[in-house]
Amino acid sequence: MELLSLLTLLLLAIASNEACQVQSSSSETTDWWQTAQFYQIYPRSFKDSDGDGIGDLNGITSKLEYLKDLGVTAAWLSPIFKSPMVDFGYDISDFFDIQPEYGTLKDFRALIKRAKELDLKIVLDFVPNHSSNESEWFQKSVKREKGYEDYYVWHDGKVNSTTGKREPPTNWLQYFRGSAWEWNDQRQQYYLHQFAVQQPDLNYRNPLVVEQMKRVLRYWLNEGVSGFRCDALPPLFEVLPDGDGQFPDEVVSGSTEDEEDRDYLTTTYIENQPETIDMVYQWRTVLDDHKRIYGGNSSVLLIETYSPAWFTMQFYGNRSTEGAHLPFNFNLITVMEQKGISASNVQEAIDLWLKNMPAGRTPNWVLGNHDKRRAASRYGKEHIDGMNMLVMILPGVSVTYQGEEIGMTDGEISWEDTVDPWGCNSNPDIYEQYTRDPERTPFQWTGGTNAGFTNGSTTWLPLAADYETINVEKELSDGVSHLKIYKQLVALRRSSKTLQNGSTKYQTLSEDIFVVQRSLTKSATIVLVINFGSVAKIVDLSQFDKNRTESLLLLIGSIDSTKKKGTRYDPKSLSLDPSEALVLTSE
Ligand code: ISL
Repeated sequence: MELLSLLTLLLLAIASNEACQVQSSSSETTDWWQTAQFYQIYPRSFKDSDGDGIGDLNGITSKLEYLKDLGVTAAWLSPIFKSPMVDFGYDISDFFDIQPEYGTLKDFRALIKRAKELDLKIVLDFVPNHSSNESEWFQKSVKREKGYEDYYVWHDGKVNSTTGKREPPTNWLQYFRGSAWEWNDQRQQYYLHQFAVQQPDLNYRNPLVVEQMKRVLRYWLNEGVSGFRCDALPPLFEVLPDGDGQFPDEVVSGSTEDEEDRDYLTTTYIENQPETIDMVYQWRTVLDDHKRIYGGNSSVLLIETYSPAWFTMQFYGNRSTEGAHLPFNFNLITVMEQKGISASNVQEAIDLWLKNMPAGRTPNWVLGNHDKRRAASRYGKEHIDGMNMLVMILPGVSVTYQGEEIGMTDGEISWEDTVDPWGCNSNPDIYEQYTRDPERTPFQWTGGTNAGFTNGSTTWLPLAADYETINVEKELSDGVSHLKIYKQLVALRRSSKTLQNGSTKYQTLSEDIFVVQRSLTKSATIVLVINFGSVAKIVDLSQFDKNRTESLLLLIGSIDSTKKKGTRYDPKSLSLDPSEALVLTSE
């Protein structure tokens, strides 16, 4: 078994208002990904190089220096492969080729070459659950061509004994509203699609599919990528059918009255099957074998799953088998989506990961992605610096979605302009609840025409309204900005041994105050204090750590903070304005 350990976790405090402590064993060497900052690029919306209003690979290449300047370690790219774009690249028609509106394989190679020159790692999106219905594999499967008969999950359906009519095999619902089964006239069978009709589910009970998808991984590893973000793991496998080939129905969950919404039914038989975990372990072997054969740096697996902890944590691997390097930790998104932002909810989100994570694994902290409302809109603009500080100060890996570093907010997209299939499958009254377009509006480079995203006259989605005040150009020239704060945080993380290897202590000090302290023998202690409330507070940090009596030096303050960088503050009476967040050091 490869040695992965960065941290040996000792979880001491249980009660929510006591300090929680996570200790580290810093003696082992760490691999690049264990202290990395990952930056998600949504290629369609990052930078357009050819004026068609759609972001592309040459656009990304032209902005790699921006990533270098941010200081991040790696970029993971949402899908760039050939696709009819029903789900904007998550419906792939050729897993081995580039989407023409994004560029060519030659452009991709130029991107990788430039990234290597800048010492940036590139991670691709691997979409294993489904292909596009326009893929050659699906076309062949429809025709029952040899070798492709069982590439997808096909079923005769069942005949309704009252009406005598044929019906779908089960009541299963897709993510994007409505039945998960679609009748195919040509093949005279239903196929399963856990996402849109145009995204048929691949059949992982077919060894040919398993092998084909491993080929996909090897192909892009050979092109020099540093790993994969693996898409939509929960629905990879469905339960096995019974002896008569029938699948069980799901039962009504009680969580919504809307019969089209996936949440209307449980997902016991269509998500989180044990075979999914094993498949990820197999992919890990593909990556490790590649490194053994060809040498070079480790490449990583990042797993996208919103599953409960008992399932998610298994992706990490077990005592005998290595799994994914990092199953994404979405708790800072999901807990606050349900309960709102507060010090105790932040603590709950952190506990939920650290108290369930197996010993010796690396934690990670995701603030947002292309499926969730933008962090500045979700948490409130006033909290964006505090939340960026949190993911950079907590131990392990941070994951930023493009635009979080400048505090981008959601766009307002009308029903007429809606293009996301989830939104389009609903109706004008409820689409805002489902559409993911608001978090996918073009990146804001400047305050000029089309926010500097394109030289063309249109953009594939309208711009967010605030681009004249929230953009890279302005934030680089302003004395204080979200962007400058973000850059300081990354620089601190990269230079501070304490942040890389130190132990962690965190606590909800009072209703609104949250504190994280990182310590390492013979190194400066780093303390993060956030006021999540709307009234000023005076904090006594010696309540949190009785040794914390010496003055602390301010390293970084949130954008509206009036405190001066480089000034010392008394930890026994530290005043915090509403929403103020501070990073201090014992140095
Ligand atoms: O978006 C979600 C919650 O807001 C999820 O339920 C999401 O549908 C799920 O996590 C899978 O998402 C991924 O696969 C989809 C694609 O549409 C998403 O953009 C992608 O992140 C299908 O490939």
